[in-house]
Parts: sequence; C-alpha cells; structure tokens
Amino acid sequence: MTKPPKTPSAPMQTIVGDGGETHQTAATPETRITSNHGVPVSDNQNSLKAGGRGPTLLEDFVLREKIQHFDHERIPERIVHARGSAAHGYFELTDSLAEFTRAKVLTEVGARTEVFVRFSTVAGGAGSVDTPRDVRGFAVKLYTKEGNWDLVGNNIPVFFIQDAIKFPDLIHAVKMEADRGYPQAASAHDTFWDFIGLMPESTHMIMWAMSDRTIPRSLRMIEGFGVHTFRLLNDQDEATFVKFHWRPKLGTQSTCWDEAVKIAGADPDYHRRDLYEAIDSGAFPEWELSVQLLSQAEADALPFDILDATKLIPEELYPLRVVGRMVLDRNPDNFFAETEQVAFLPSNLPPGIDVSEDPLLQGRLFSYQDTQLSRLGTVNFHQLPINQAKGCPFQNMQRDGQMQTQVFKGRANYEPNSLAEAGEDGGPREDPKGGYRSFAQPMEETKVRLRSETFADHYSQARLFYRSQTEIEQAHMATALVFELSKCVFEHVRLRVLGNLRNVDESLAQRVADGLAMKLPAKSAAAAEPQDMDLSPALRIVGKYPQTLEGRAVGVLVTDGADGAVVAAVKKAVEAAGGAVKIIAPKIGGVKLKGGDLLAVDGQLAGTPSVLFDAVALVLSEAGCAELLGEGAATDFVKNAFGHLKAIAFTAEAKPLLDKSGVETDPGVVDLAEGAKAFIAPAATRQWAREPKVRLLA
Ligand code: HDE
Repeated sequence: MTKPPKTPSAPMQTIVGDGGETHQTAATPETRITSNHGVPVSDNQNSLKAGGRGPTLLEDFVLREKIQHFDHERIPERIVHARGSAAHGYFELTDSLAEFTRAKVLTEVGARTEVFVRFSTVAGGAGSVDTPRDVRGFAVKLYTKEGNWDLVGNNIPVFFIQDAIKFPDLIHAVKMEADRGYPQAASAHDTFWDFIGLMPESTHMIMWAMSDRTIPRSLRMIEGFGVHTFRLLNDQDEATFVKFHWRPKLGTQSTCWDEAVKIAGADPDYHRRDLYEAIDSGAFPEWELSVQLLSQAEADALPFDILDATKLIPEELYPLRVVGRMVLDRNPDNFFAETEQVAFLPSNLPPGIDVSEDPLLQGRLFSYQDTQLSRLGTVNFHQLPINQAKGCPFQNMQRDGQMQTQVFKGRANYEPNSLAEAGEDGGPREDPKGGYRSFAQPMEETKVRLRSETFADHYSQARLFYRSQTEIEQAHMATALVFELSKCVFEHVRLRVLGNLRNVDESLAQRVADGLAMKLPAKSAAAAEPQDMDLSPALRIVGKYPQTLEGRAVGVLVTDGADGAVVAAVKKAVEAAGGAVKIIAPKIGGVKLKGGDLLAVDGQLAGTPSVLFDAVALVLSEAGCAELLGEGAATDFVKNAFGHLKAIAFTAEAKPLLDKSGVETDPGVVDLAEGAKAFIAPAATRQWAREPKVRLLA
C-alpha cells in the first residue's frame, strides 16, 4: 500500500489551513456551500495546490466551476435601453372597457393584475448614469389571465422616426461615435444632430427631447405612453383605435439641466436609488392608466395619420378616459434575474388588444423577440421566472431547445392528434372562440417601398408642442438646443437644424441662432406646409404638477452647536406635509446640538450636495457657520440650491453663509424665525421667478 505523500516542505514557508478568514456561522448540512451539482465544499478560501505554495492543480473542480461560472456572468446588454431600474406591483381596473374590448384585464373592474415595470434610459450603456438628457423607457409587463400583455412605451408620446427601417441608423447616430467611443449617454454630438437634421420627421420628437421631460426628477414622476395607435377588439370583433397613457400621481416633474449634470457626479444611481428607497419606505409610486378611443371615422377626420408615430392626439380633442391605476409596491429580489432578464415584447398581447398598421410598431413586432435570442441566448427565455405567464397556464407543442426547463410527459408533441382515443393525454387544443384573433382588416394593395402622403407633415405638431409651452419651458427648450448644437463641431450640421427649426417657429430658430452666435440660414423645404393647430396646454409641465412635498426630499444642513428645536420643527413640518428629511453635517458620526444632545446624520456634506434634494434648510450655530465659510462644499450646497431654484430656509446664524454663496432674498428664501411652516409652500415647488436672475437663457 502506498502511503499518501507528505506535504513537501517549502524552502521558505509552508502555508497550511486557512488564512485567518472569519466565518460568522458554522455550516450545517442545510446551509453549507455546495458545487452547482450539490457536492459540499469544505474550503471556499483556498484552491487545491501542490503544497501550500502551489502550483494550483487542474484537478480542482471546485475552483474551475466557480471561476468558469463567474467568467460567464454577464450577458449582452440591451442594444438600446441598456440602463434600467424596475419594480413589481399591480394594476387595478377602475372602469370597464367591455364595450370596446374582450380583454379581461380591461373589463374586470376591481380585479388586480400583477405587473413588472422597467424604466430605462435609451442611449447609455448599462453602467451609465441615470440623469442624462434622454428619453425614458416605460415598459410594463402585465401578467394577465389571458397571457402577458407588454405595453412597451416611453415617457414621450411620439417617436423620432416613422418607419422601423430607420431605427438602426437612429441608434447608431445617437450612441457613442463609432471611431472614438464617446460621448457616452449623450445626444449632444455631431452624428446625432447630423442624422436629425437630415430627418425632418424627427422634429416633433426633438421638441420633446429638448424639453425638461428628458431630465426627470424621479422615475416616479414621469408619464408613460404606448406611443403607437393600437386597436381594441370587442366580442363581435369590432375595432376601436386606442392610445394608452400612464400619468404619475406625483405629477410630471423635472430637474434643471445644470442640476442633472451635477447629479450625474454626485449620485450616478440617482433614479434607481430614489425608486428603490421610495418603495422600500412604503411610499409606493402610482400611475393612472388612461385611454383615448377613436372610431375609424374619427381617425379619418383627423388632420394627420394615426398610424404615424411622430404624431399625438391632443387631449383637448380626445380627452383621456381614466380606466385604472398601477401601484409599484415591491422591489426586485435580484437585479439580474428580474431587471436584467426581463424580456418585453410588443407582440405580447391578450385577446381583445391588437396592433395597428403603424410601420414602426410592425417592425417592433419582429425586433424584440429577435433581440432576446442574442441577449438571453435561447428560444426558451419565456420560461425564466420573470418572463413566465403567471396569470394563466402556458402550454403548446413547442419542444426542446437550449435551457429547456420543462419536463414534458407523454407522446403528444404534435397537434392534431387522436392519442386521447387510446387513453393517452392528447395535450392542449386551439380555441377558436377564446383564442387570440386579429382584426379582419381588409387588404388589397400594391407592394411598394413608399411613405404614405398622410405622413408628410413633419412640422405642425412640433410647432404645436413648442407654442403650447409656458415661457419658462420655451426658454429651456431653446437653451437645450443651443447647448446640444454647441457641442457639434460641424457648422453645416448646426445650420441644417436651424433651417428645419424655422419651419417650427421663427422666433425659436432665431433664439437658437442667437445663442450660437450664428446667422439664420434659409428655411428648409418642408414636405408639407406646417399648419397652426389649436394650442394644447395639456402638453406643459410647469404649473401642472401638484404643489406638494409628497415624494420630495429636504436636506437639512446642521452643524455642532445648532438649535435642536429648530431642526425638530423643520422635520416635523416637512414630514407632516408628506416630505422626507435627510440630515446633512460636516461629519457622518453625528452632530452635537446646543445642550449636548447627539443628532444622527444621514449624509456627510462633501458627499451629499444639495442637488440631491428638492429644498434645503440651514440650521447652523454661529461657530459652525464661521467654519463652513471656508468649506467649498458648503458654499456649493447653498449656491446650487439657489441656482437650481430651490427653497432655502435658514436660521439667523446661517446668514453669513447665504451671503458668501450669493443668495439674494426672494419668496423662496425663508427665515426660520417666521416658523418652519412658512418653508413648506415654497419647498413644494421651484422658484421659477428666480431663474432670470441666476441664468442667461437663450
Ligand atoms: Fe424599442 N427596442 N425599438 N422602442 N424599446 C428595445 O428590445 C426597437 C421603440 C422601448 O426595459 C430592444 O429587449 C425597434 C419605440 C423600450 O427591456 C430592441 C424600434 C418605443 C425598451 C428594440 C423601436 C420603444 C426597448 C432592445 C423601431 C416606445 C426597453 C432590448 C421600430 C414606444 C425594454 C430589447 C426593457 C427596447 C427595438 C422603437 C420602447 C432592440 C426596432 C417607438 C421601453 O428590440
């Protein structure tokens, strides 16, 4: 019998046993680590080596399995909408649409349908920041009783292009430039504006993209739109056109551009964290689902084509009918398994909801199924828990494929079959009555590659959007255009966009030209002469959102020696109004208040700038204030709060810091001697009247 060889002695040192790692609990047969195949692992700290100093042995299957699995942890990120954040919740129908549809999710009042919602930016990679100027994706998976319904929308009701065949070009143009690999998550560069200038159909979407809608304050404060016109089909298979809208309970709210840029540095996960923390704290975000319904005759009477995704239907013409509400009340347990692996398909539709012939939607019906194959790697991606139909069984004769997790029994893998006659299970059958039926749209056309003439008007709705905005919003749009075009190196690119803008509104084009210090070029030729439409105030956001502290956060800057009673009064008033309070101080360990009490601190001043709050209060001691006068983070805290049009409350001791930070008195600058309650109304909104004093707008 051969004896096991002794560990060969190393010339310098022999390492045996563990390296001093601490394990807080001892493993039991139930809690011990195993390999992927169930073999218990004895040592998770040391690989198997020839002696303490190696080399490592190929035989170490525990090491190999662990490393190999790690090597393959990433899957391809989404080609667009790569960066996203998601949550679980439910949809509850409040008004039946039974007259128009047989989809149970839209006819059973009071019934709750589980949902999973993923919000996203479009252009940046999965690791990019949350606050670039970008469209936000708003993808809702409703696990209905009749199969999954994916309403894969955006926070803007129109789109850049009219035909799916242009999508790869649009995305190539907006993403990082091909040779240099930048800019990341930004449309402000030559290739994007080159494409836009050459695609007048994008002008309406550009108006929205340059508005404050693309720099949202929170994912809880964005609208969602189905964008395309869909059809509802009732029991008699009669069709009604429908547009879907999600409206946030907290109102549509945005940041300031300068603020969004600074948030990107202060907290790249600003929106993800905000959503997670809100749900975690029980402040569940909520949206109303509304529809606009139109008959074929009503659609025909509109001055634009409802199959054209660059057009919206003004609410003033077809009011929104509220039919339900959606509440997000649970965070994902695992980001990868849920948020990353969720696969939305615009082709996921329950019986009673049908597509239209919108050429953009038609392309999407192919793209999403296809993209999952490269992202998730198998036709069986519908079996992943997050993608599975939950409201009903799913069964058919589709079999096998990579990562098949279902174990099918019996021989019935084809249909029709008569196996039941021999006493075997024959499997599921088609259901002509309850199954999905498409609208019987009459068709007799010539095969062409053409754009319908009814899609030719590219400017009327761009004009409608711009002219319907408040003055403040118009100034922001003009300023955003100046910013973006200033980042374009090619003069001809800027000129072409300016020529297009003249078709939208001459004064807008002039403002942008002035902001660029360029001469206005000739107006571009328009495929159809733009028309003046009745203004739609519903398209504004300023002045529309509720003046409330709900969903808002107030940062209270406190120093040693500050008056605890004032801090408590501010906290009480803010919380009573539905807001959240965070205490900010120079040091994270706590603040020693006047009288000696220790106040817990949520954020250290240098790492918690005022851009992270909707309003701020300065509760300082005289000595604390004197010290902060020499701290750039403190003056930035105040200066930025003022510049970003936020309410600022202060104690008398904080006055020198206000002065040093250039704060001028206005109704949003509140002396706490007037009582904490005086701070609440200004804190519930932005101080728009202050803007001309702090910023030169185009
Ligand atoms: Fe998408 N889009 N898209 N899109 N889209 C994707 O699908 C595509 C469009 C939207 O959180 C991809 O699973 C084409 C309009 C959202 O997972 C891809 C066209 C609207 C999301 C794709 C469009 C959207 C996507 C990438 C032109 C608003 C994120 C990964 C015909 C109504 C969903 C994936 C999520 C994702 C293709 C245009 C919204 C490549 C070809 C219009 C919210 O399939």
